[in-house]
Amino acid sequence: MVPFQCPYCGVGCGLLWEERVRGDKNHPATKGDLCKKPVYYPKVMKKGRLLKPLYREKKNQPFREVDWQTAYKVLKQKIENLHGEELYFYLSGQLMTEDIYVANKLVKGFLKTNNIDANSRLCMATAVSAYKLAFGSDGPPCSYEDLDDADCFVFAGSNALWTHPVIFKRILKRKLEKEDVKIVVIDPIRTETAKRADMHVQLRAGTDTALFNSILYILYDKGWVNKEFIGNYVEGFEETIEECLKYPPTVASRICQIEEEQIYKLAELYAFSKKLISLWCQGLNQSSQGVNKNLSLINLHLATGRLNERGCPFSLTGQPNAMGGREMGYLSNGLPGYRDVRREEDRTFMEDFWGIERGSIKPQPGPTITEAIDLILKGEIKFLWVVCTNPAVTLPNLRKVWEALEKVFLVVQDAYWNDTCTFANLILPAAQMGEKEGVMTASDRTLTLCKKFSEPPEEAKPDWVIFKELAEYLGYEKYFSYKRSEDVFEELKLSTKGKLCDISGFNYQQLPRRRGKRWLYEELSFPTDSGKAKMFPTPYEHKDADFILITGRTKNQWHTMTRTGKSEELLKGEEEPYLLMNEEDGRNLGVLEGDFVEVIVSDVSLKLKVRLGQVKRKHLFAPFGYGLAYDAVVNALTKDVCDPVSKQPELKFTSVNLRVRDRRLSLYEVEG
Ligand SMILES: Nc1nc2c(c(=O)[nH]1)N[C@H]1C(S)=C(S)[C@@H](COP(=O)(O)OP(=O)(O)OC[C@H]3O[C@@H](n4cnc5c(=O)[nH]c(N)nc54)[C@H](O)[C@@H]3O)O[C@H]1N2
Ligand SMILES: Nc1nc2c(c(=O)[nH]1)N[C@H]1C(S)=C(S)[C@@H](COP(=O)(O)OP(=O)(O)OC[C@H]3O[C@@H](n4cnc5c(=O)[nH]c(N)nc54)[C@H](O)[C@@H]3O)O[C@H]1N2
Ligand code: SF4
Ligand SMILES: [Mo]
Repeated sequence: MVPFQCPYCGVGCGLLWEERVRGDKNHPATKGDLCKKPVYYPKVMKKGRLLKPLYREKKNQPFREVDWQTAYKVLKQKIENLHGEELYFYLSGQLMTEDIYVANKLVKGFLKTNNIDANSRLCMATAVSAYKLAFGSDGPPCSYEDLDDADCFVFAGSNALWTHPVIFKRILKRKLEKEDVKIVVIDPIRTETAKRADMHVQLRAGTDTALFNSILYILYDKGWVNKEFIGNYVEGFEETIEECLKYPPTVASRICQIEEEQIYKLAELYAFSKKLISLWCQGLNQSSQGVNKNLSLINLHLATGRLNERGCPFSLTGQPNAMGGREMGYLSNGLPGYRDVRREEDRTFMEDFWGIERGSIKPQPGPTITEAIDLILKGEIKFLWVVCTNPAVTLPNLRKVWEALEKVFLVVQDAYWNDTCTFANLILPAAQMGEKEGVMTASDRTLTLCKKFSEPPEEAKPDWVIFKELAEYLGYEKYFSYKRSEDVFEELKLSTKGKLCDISGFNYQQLPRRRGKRWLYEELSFPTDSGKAKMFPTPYEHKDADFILITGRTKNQWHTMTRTGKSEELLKGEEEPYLLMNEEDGRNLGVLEGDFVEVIVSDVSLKLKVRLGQVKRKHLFAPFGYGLAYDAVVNALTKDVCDPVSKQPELKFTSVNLRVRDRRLSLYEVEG
């Protein structure tokens, strides 16, 4: 029996490999539970894998197989001939902590550039910013145990039944045990999650801040705020109230297009539940007002003293090791141990820790991935190394991205052939879950050791080994002398000593184990300047749209489907892309189920097959994971507009127009 963590979502289920995959009953965080996705992992593990390094100097040439030495030689030559600022590295929350640490050390410490980011920029950057602003540090304040004794769960912008199924199941179990447990879902779509809720708040997309501000208005107006808690532990209350007074329920209900009564009901839940947990994900994070959306929800917890035994604002992590990546500071501003390149003491600590010259680490954060795309197009970045992510499908504003991927010298390090490979110059085959050893941190801060149960195919190597061997080739062997992943862990853990994410006392043998106490802020003292948590005014900004296009996930597929798409069982019912449309909108437009409509944004248009369903009027939903082969890559429509603080792109609100041909002639016939 070999233990590992599920390679899919951030719930981080502890699993066991024994010919087949099953749940690990002894895992402290998830206790043996799992969903369908990892069950089919053995079937897809070896299908369509990258087996050998592939290289071509020019993109119009065919790839040829090369050995690793040649690959490292090419990399060395490119890296040494370019300035640090001309290089860029794009990592992933699906890598293991050891992989992320070694890559980050090489790039920030030795190549001396902060030009490194991760796909968490599209995922958790907003939640990280909001946690840091409100509490002074990243990290969800509660643990999964808190789901077992809360009596109210508010899901905002989360389709957890599909995307964090084991957490949702756990909450349904709680509801079975205790009848008066309430589940609320705030989502423009009547999702499968919403169908199981006691109350579904079907608001207009993008209006969450108005809703949460209005709840705070009522809490304040009725005297339901927790004055004692605020007095002792919170700053910024007055300014925040001043802003929220602009959102009486009469106003907010119009903005959100919901009944006033629902806002009152929500205010009562925040005021009187015994223990309330707000769970949120991309409906709040992937927004041009994402940080304010997050903060306005956290405000409700601070105003009612809902922390620890009374509740928690619990951001659901998307990817299996985004938490580990955050601990290792893998975004363009981060350093290991929740450190930041902008702080001198953090830089000098890491410089001494890595044994490099003081002043090696740059004090300015590098550009984010969407900014880097622009810099590639401007010719300022010339080399891009993509690891464990598929930007040719998942970045917004893809036409621009494709142009950049064509232009740049592109290295793709992946386990499978993916769409980004088609743009590459150099492809490096990576070992994946089960073929390498390493640690991942789940949503509730539990670290799981993932052991090896299968050999990597042909020449595929663990990601950290690739970075280590390149570092050696570049002459840094002294600093990268790791023999096993455990050596990497033994080093990286020491960088967290004394920090909120302290794992310095952990070792492989003790895992799985949660870091920190059950509650991160048990003593209600916060790592802010004043030691108090902070509330922030969160104004709502209106955006017009003819139709609002929301993008997101399907139930059984994982993003761009490089693994789950190879399982017939998981593909069932999700074989093709679609556009979910409100039934009445469909009637008005004369569109029937199965018709194709054209979705138009400026000069881009995409034909999508309509499904009619319970999405809010004038809203549409399309899954984003279908790649180039489907000719319906949804991110061709989304824009790279970002939240000003977190720089996370808006992927949930694109104003689109629809073109519907006379349905007696289906588009196929019209087009021939
Ligand atoms: N099956 C499956 N599970 C996954 C993944 C997967 O690919 N497949 N990916 C994982 C990853 S990396 C992530 S980040 C998570 C994402 O998990 P979720 O965030 O739960 O998934 P999404 O489908 O992106 O979006 C969630 C919901 O946000 C709603 N929404 C859109 N706009 C708004 C808004 O303005 N306000 C509110 N309140 N809601 C809005 C959408 O209608 C949608 O139902 O899933 C993880 N789990
Ligand atoms: N329109 C729209 N776009 C979105 C989103 C959205 O909601 N709407 N969501 C965004 C979010 S939250 C996320 S997280 C991203 C996800 O976007 P991506 O990360 O780009 O999508 P994945 O398909 O998960 O890509 C992971 C890649 O890693 C490879 N891989 C798996 N294991 C390993 C390994 O061990 N090593 C290496 N080197 N490779 C490996 C897989 O084969 C795959 O190619 O998409 C973002 N884009
Ligand atoms: S809930 Fe998430 S972590 Fe757990 S088995 Fe399903 S996909 Fe994997
Ligand atoms: Mo994500």
